Amino acid sequence: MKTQVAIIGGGPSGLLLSQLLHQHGIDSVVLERKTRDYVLGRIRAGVLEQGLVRLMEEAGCADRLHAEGFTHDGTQISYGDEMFRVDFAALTGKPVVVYGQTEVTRDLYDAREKAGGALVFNVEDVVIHDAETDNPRVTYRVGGKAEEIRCDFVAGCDGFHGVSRKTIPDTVRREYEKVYPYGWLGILSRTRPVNDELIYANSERGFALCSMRNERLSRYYIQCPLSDRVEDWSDTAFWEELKRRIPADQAARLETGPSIEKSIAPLRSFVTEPMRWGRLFLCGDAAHIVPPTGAKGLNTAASDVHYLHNALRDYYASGSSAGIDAYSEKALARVWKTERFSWWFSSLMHRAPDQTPFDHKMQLAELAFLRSNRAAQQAMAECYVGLPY
Ligand code: RFL
Ligand code: PHB
Repeated sequence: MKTQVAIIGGGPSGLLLSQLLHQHGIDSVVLERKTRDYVLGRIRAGVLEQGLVRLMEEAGCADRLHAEGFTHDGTQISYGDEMFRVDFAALTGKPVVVYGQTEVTRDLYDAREKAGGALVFNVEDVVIHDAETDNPRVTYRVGGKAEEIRCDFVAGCDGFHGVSRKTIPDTVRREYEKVYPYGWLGILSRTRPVNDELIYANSERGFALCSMRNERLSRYYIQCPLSDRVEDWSDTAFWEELKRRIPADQAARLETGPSIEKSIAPLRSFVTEPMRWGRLFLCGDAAHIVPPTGAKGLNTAASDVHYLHNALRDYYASGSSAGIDAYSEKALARVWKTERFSWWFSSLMHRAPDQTPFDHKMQLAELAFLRSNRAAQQAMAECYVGLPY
């Protein structure tokens, strides 16, 4: 098989890149290790920056997002029973949109299928060859048969556990990592969200987040030790713990019900450099991970896709390699700023097992400062709604 861009990974990064390239007449093949249903079964991000909304529009996939997404002009931050609002619209002129990653991915799959795009599921043993030459190849197996794609470029959109990043030789690749000493236990439930806006809660007992998907579907998280297993947490135990971590007036009106999904995610900050090696480009979680506090994972994947699809468009339209050559540097400049925000917001809101009383006082002082200082709120709001790209 021959194509212009071989895309490894059919998550949001790979699908968005494929659909944007298609809109500009560039051919691609997407190779996905799992099935479509499996990918759509993963409950992940829920908050979209305007940049991602714009890319979905450019991809021709924004109709449902506009009809069903919820515009949020601010967020709530609590500590103990105190709660204050950061008004994104007043501070930055921009809102965010609550629309699940599952729905983004579904819309992109539907668009790729409607356009007759090449999507290969259940691929195994994906190997990238000759990425440092002008004629890269990707080999893989599907249904027991060996296949090969010859292409101009390879996009590694295969997430943190994919093969693309590891194709870059150890002598070239640099990795930076911080693993946090806690995880997030999340549940999805068919209940009315406790509040119109998200609540990020710092409490003596650890972090909690009240989020949502729509008027009848809520997403809640609580910080938990990494040693906890999902089976350790009954629904009742989850709701009781959540109530203890949010302000009493919110806890009093929390609607509870059976969970329809429950999972634990570890928290990690990770960046690999460079994001390009020859004709291989890394996008999204394949290149970087942020802790979910601040909802930056999916949105940062989207900004990579923005830089890469523009670079590839320029290359095919004019033969210019300038965008391609600048990709890694441009993408990483934004990635590191987002890493800083996610690390800062995580450190502010969680209780680390080794936290000292002084550390805790510093968190409370910083929250009080954020509550009372417009400049501090503006800095936070600009990062939350998304740095420009
Ligand atoms: P994905 O979504 O991991 O998709 C990568 C795809 O590549 C496939 N794959 C392969 N395909 C072929 N060959 C191989 N060798 C392959 N290896 C892997 C995988 O099956 C998969 O389909 O990466 P992508 O597209 O870069 O998208 C990134 C986002 O998914 C990610 O940043 C966010 O979901 C992160 N994240 C969250 N971000 C937020 O902004 N807010 C959140 O609330 C939030 N919650 C989460 C999250 C990530 C989680 N993970 C990774 C466990 C919750 C969890 C649990
Ligand atoms: C979510 O709704 O899943 C969500 C929202 C905001 C975050 C993280 C996760 O910061």
